[in-house]
Amino acid sequence: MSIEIPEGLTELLQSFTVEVLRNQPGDLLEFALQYFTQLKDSEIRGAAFGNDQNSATRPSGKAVNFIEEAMQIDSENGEEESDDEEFTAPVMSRFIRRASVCAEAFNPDEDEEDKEQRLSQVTHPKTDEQRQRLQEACRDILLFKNLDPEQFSQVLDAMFEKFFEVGEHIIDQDDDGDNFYVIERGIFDICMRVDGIEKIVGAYDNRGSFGELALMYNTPRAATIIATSPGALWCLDRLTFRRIIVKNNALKRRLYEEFIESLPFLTSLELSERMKVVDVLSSKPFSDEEQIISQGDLADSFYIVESGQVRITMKRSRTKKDQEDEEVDIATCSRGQYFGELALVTNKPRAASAFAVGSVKCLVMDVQAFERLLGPCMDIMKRNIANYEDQLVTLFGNSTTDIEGKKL
Ligand code: 1OR
Ligand code: 1OR
Repeated sequence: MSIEIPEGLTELLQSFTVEVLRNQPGDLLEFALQYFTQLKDSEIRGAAFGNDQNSATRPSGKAVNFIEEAMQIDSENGEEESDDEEFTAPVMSRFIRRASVCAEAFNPDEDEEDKEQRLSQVTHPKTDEQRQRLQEACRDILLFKNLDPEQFSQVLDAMFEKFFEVGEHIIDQDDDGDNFYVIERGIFDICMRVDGIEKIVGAYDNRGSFGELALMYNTPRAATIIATSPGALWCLDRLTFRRIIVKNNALKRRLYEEFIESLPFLTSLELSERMKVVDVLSSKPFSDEEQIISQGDLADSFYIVESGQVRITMKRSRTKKDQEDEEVDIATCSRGQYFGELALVTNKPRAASAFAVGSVKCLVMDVQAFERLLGPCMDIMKRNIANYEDQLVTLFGNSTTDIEGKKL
């Protein structure tokens, strides 16, 4: 005798089991009741939008999406959910916060998306002091720059603090991604296995963030991160990261795709690589005369002019000792041009200063992303850098320059 297994039963039970294991509910029956009620609700909503291919027992698209999310099933190219419409907040994550969905007050002004968002929010309570430190640590995090205030506040709510001892591994290469990390304090080495040999390829020094790649692209961790001093990190869970940051990146791709496509210095990149460039860029505004780069500073960012003009200046030593250095204009960058690459390529302090002329917007990328993504564009950049040296001689002659001993 053969027993027929109804279509969808396996997925249905699988997704339920995942949720139970994840949430460890006290009252299993109550949890099951809410889970299946919710599932039915979302199925009805799906059908109302003409998406009725699912049989009655098959979990809705959203639930299937969530099973994939929970089990970290990669899409073929590792870039699923690159589109806003395809992105779906995990339906059942609402159980993480609320015991009873049925007790929710009805708010006629709240649409389904708002409600879903509210219910799937994660909140880790913080003291005022913690919140202030967190805000400070996140101020310059590029991935957060394009979030609206509501999204940013949700991200801050969801973050939690963790402390690490010297030698502790925060991330191990090839593991699955759990959190995204923002540095509160501490030094962290970036290690990679190259041809079976572990190498230190960089370090974070009391600022910055890491761990975004595995969460953005559903890939194994690309590097190992080890604390080399006692450290503190703010962690953002994978689901919140995907719900807010990845969704925001989809929007960013649409906004900047064409612009990035048009940049001549990125032509050596494949289309998918250029989209990854968009993912790590963030748009930063500057007001008239604001200093963007200061000559002699240590460098951690690369800039592309999105709009407006940027004036590049260099200090020129006066002949008399007691006279202040004179700032000389050496170049102007406008939309589509880049600057700030030199210090990153040569590993030296900034060779010149940069100032906004009028209102300016720049797309900014951090040094780790620059090294990771722009390798194929180095030939073009280095050719340009060679031009700087020729220009340097033309503009200043040899003896009067003062650019921190920079020899290219
Ligand atoms: P993840 O989720 O893959 C490891 O976990 C993290 O290390 C990764 O996200 C990045 O945030 C961070 N290549 C890959 N990942 C890097 C790199 C990197 N630097 C930092 N991470 N580099 C390329 C080396 C060929 C840059 C080295 C400076
Ligand atoms: P950075 O990281 O050193 C300052 O920060 C940036 O100014 C530098 O990268 C370049 O992107 C940009 N010499 C040096 N830096 C220049 C120059 C330049 N022009 C733009 N930058 N020139 C020769 C010096 C007289 C170019 C003159 C056309």
